[in-house]
Amino acid sequence: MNAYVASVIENVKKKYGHEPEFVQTVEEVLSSIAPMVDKHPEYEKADLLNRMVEPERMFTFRVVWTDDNGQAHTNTGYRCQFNGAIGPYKGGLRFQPNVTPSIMKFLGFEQTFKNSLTGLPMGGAKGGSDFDPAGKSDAEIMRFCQSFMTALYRYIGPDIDVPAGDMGVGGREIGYLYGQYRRLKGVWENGVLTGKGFTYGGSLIRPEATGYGAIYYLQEVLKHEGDSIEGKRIAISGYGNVGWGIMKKAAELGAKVTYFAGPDGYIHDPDGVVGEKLDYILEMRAKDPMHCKPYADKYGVEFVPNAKCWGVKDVDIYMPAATQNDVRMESAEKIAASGVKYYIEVANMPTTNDALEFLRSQKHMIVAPSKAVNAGGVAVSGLEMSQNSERLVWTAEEVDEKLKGIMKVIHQMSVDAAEEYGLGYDLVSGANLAGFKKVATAMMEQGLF
Ligand code: 2IT
Repeated sequence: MNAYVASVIENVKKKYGHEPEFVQTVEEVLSSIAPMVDKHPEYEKADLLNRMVEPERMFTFRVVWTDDNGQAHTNTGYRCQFNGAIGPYKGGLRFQPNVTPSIMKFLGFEQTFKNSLTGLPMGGAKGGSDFDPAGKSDAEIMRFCQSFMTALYRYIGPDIDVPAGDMGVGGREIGYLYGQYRRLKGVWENGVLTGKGFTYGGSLIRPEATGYGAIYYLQEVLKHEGDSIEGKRIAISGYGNVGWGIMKKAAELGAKVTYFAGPDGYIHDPDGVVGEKLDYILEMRAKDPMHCKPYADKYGVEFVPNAKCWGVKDVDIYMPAATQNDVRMESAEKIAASGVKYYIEVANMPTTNDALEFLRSQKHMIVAPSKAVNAGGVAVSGLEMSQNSERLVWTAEEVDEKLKGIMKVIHQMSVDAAEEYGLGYDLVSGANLAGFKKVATAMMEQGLF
């Protein structure tokens, strides 16, 4: 490997060894882009890579809120403004008890290249809190969001940094966050957040965009292989916003999700999650997001407790859409042995590095990386920003057409970048190379900082 790339990876391991998820993504991305660094000796002179692995700015803040009994609680809030070379910082907020600086940095780093791939002017960021939304009342959620925004509002803005949702942050939370921003600033700057409700500037299709985009990307992969989505059976993990969008779009296009896994086990529904079952998923999730077994009880299908559906043979496509490091070596071996051809990552970094390398080395498999596959979500966030700044509203059809076009271009850019480096149809390297190139060029042109 390129000596400069190797030295930067070593540096990050030494300095940030206590941040395993961050080290993991740095290793994955930098080893992919090493061939480009070979061709650009000027990168080392400008120390481009050490600059790129250091967030431009990252801060924590105290978030105090009171529960419904009047008891005060204290959480840590984060915002990691990783890279602003190609646009205002942009990325989601995650509210989950396991949020750490490492998780914030890995997500911010990934977001930088993902946003670059969308072709829209957005830098990379991530934020959130170790707050646990599970079991909180609506009033508690509101007070938490108000307190969170009170600490954050000075550091964001439509041309500065534009947060959105991620795990634990959906339309309801964005609404409370936006209300507090408007109240504190006394301005109508709805471009400060995306994923808003439609009545105050949200974009149509945004809630479904990540899942829809993943299916549009999958269609491009299938087209490349002379195949089509019609009749395909898909196994996914996760049935949150993203998983749900996959189920819905797959059903619309004549495919079906026949396996889905949740925290308590997995469901096998040979007829697929289609029709009114899609509504039931929403209902079930709203009642209790930690259990998918009620689906099996209601529809009389198989439920396998405390297991993941990685390795099942009667599917055509795997799409991990739950969370990071969901697929480890043990699952990857089962996936490879199943003979299934397509492994399409959806959640951010759903595969450990060794498992990903192993799957990529399987001659019978095609592996697609999450930073390309799930970029439709943030792409539609970019479209929401455009609509807000233009003070106009696009129809669902207009947004959906643009989303389709963006996913097609992301796939093609990845194909072209991999080919340029003689790598063949390598979607993982291609996405890293294409995403990296734009950010690198912008940083080189903007001088040292
Ligand atoms: O991981 C992601 O791309 C997101 N959570 C969405 C970010 C956004 O700004 O829409």
